[in-house]
Amino acid sequence: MNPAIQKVEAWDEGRSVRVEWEDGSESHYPCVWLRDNCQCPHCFLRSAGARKLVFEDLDVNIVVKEVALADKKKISITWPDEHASEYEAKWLKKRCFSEEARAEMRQDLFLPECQYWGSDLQLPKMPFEEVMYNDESAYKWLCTLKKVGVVLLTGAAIRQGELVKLGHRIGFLRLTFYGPTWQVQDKADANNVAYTTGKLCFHTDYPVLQHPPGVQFLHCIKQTAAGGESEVVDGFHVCNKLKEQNPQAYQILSSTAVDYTDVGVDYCEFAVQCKQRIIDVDSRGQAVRINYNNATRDTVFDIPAEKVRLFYAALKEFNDLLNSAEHKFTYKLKPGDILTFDNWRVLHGRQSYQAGPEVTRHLEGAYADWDVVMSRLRLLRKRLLKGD
Ligand code: OGA
Ligand code: NM2
Ligand code: ZN
Ligand code: ZN
Repeated sequence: MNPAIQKVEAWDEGRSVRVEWEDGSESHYPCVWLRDNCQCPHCFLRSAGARKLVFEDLDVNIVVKEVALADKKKISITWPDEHASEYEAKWLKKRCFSEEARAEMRQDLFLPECQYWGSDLQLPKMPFEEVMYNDESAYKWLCTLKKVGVVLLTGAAIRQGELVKLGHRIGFLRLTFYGPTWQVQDKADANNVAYTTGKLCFHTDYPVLQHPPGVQFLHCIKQTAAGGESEVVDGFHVCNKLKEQNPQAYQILSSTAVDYTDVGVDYCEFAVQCKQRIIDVDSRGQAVRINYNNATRDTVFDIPAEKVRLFYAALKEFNDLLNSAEHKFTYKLKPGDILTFDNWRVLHGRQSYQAGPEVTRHLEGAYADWDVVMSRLRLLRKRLLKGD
């Protein structure tokens, strides 16, 4: 992409600049934005890629004094106070304000594409070693994790510590009150229902945190003979179904603040409380994060009594849809498997298994934040596209 500029002129009484491209298309740039984003060393700190200009020094009513085409690849602007700015064609093109250009930039930065699935899921699988040592494989892993929401890494060593290595591969893991990584096994006086042999119904982890972990890793170190199967379901897909099938239930779950609680000792002592909507939605009503763990949903419920029954009815509708054969996918982890999934989108569960005198099942778990994972994804993409 190396666009050339045909013509540039002041527009709208100097309040914007019109750029005509060589292919005949045009872009309009508001002057306040152009002045705000002057790339000169006085206004912009190259080494940080950040604005030096303080907002107090920006005239929000600024108009252009002079605009000229430096060459086909650059425009120059003189402002009323004689400050001079230059903008490259390529830089301007990327920042075009048209609907299409903004959609393309959004796509590039956030990879919003979402592939919904049900029981027909073709569980994406990749060798752990490849992801660890090959950049293309790591990139593919993270892209699939973003798009599908779940990827199984296979063939990891059958011992603790592999998730710490995976954490270093992306950057760092998310520390929580359960420690940097945590051991899912039957424990005496368990401080969490996950640390028993009981069934775990579909949940997302840690909705009691204000910012629940975006990504979860579960590394199977030991698997029990009978029971202990994992289940996953595409929460966003189920939300779409619920909205269609029962808009009232969807409305209730996306607006009611549910109390969560978690009190105990692990990495250190904790007494965590939070209010979360079970379905977090964006401005268009599209689900962006599920916050649902039936185990840590508080006995305290801060809503008027007359709204309680309708809330439970709505939650039952959602829970039933999660568990429908059409939606859920079952898989029994084998030692060496690492299930990686989007903890904001995919709900997971586990079948119960037999308790015994010995530990028959052991998973090591860890969390990462989407910020860290997406950062690694962008860096891998940049490195892989170099030479293009
Ligand atoms: C958990 C959990 C799944 C399993 O620890 O939060 O969901 O298979 N564990 O034990
Ligand atoms: N563990 C697995 O929300 C939760 O309590 C999820 C967290 C104990 C770290 C379980
Ligand atoms: Zn400047
Ligand atoms: Zn869990």
